[in-house]
Amino acid sequence: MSTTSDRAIDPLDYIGFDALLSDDERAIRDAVREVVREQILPEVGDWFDKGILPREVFREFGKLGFLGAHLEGYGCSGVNAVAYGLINHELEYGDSGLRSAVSVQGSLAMYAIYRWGSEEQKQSWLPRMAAGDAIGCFGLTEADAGSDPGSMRTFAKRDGDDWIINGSKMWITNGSTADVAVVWAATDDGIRGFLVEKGMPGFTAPDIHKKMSLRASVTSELVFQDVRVPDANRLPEATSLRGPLSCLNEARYGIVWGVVGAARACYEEALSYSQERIVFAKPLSSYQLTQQKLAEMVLEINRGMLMALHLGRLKDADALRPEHVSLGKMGNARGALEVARSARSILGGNGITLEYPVIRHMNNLESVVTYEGTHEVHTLVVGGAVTGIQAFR
Ligand code: TGC
Ligand code: FAD
Repeated sequence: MSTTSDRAIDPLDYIGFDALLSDDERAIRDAVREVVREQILPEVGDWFDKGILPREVFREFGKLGFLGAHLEGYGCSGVNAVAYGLINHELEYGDSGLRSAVSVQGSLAMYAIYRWGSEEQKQSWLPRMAAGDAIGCFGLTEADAGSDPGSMRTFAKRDGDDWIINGSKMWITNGSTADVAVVWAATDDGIRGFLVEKGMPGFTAPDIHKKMSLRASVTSELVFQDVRVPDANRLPEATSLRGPLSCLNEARYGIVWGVVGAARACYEEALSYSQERIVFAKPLSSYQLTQQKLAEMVLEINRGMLMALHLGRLKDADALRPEHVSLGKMGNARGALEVARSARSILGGNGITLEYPVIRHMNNLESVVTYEGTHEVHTLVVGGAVTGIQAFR
């Protein structure tokens, strides 16, 4: 029988994925991994339990260059797409809430300003946001317009040099902590984006409580009652739903990598637990049923990483299409949830406590499968791409 010492396979890197990365990419990955191990893992179970994400995390991530890391200039790190993916991957090994904070800050709020904003808006917000001194959120979803954001009711009416915004947004990550909300609203000329600043009269952001998922993440409603916003706060280059959807591509790309991090955390816990846990006088890992579970996890994780890396290389070559991202988000998020559920079963009763990371990841992944386009939405994007028939409506 093979023993640990004579195995040719590394159970934590089954296919030798590391060799596919450049030295720089590996160095960034290792640095984030260390931060997560030393600063996040000892705390995050408590944050989840208490339903908090300390603001200090943003400042720390800002110092480390994680915020808007894939953007160039304005104090951003300017790393390649693969390195940005690896940052997301390692953070989500810690908790989906951390990756979510970084996704919303960098891929949604900062990217919206970077891609669709004026030079003044970029100069004003991006350096502060990259440093973690200012927090951003991204308000697209409404209570009655989630998968179909084109049906949004929040409306901005032109009034001289200003706009008057009325309506509300739902499920907004970082909502109440944000200094600036990127808000998408219908206008007489189609959908437009606005920078609504904390404290603007008529703007409130009540938190959503009683969540069973993404608890180490702030989720809020955004409410606008005759909020007067100067035209200088409108993102001048965004003139349709293409504006917000382009930002979603960025965040979804990060999720393709991130969810495999959550899956890896669950697999590692399940593997070590099954090796130590004695049932019917033998380690749990020695039973065929357990080995099948572990083998399926290894398969999901490794193919998820290969998908993420391939999409990253396409993105770095400027050849990544939204339909590619949909395939990756759909497959990797579902795969990660399956890994988490299977890992939870290996932990038995211990699988339901926050003493272990597994149920925290499992519950988080229910949100991740839902946000940034549900599994069904991405299935329909892929279905439309292969048949040429759009089946949303
Ligand atoms: P459709 O008519 O197809 O398109 C409208 C305009 O948008 C363009 N477009 C895209 N552009 C860039 N990227 C994409 N992925 C795009 N998809 C479409 C399209 O070319 C068109 O442009 P133009 O210039 O002709 O106007 O739009 P539709 O109304 O049929 O909707 C399509 C659909 C269903 C795929 C889309 O609406 C969708 O993706 N729905 C899901 C909504 C969603 O993902 N919401 C996420 C909210 S943010 C969030 O969840 C953050 S979670 C926190 C975290 O990330 O951690
Ligand atoms: P619905 O659109 O009502 O969907 C309900 C069900 O119907 C789903 O299973 C869906 O797949 C299915 N469905 C929809 N259309 C079809 C169809 N054509 N055919 C078949 N089935 C269909 N949004 C933001 O804008 N910013 C954020 O920061 C943000 N953060 C979030 C954080 C959390 C923790 C969560 C849970 C959500 C967040 N969201 C955010 C919202 C998220 O993007 C939406 O929840 C998501 O897009 C789904 O919308 P919905 O909840 O309205 O579900």
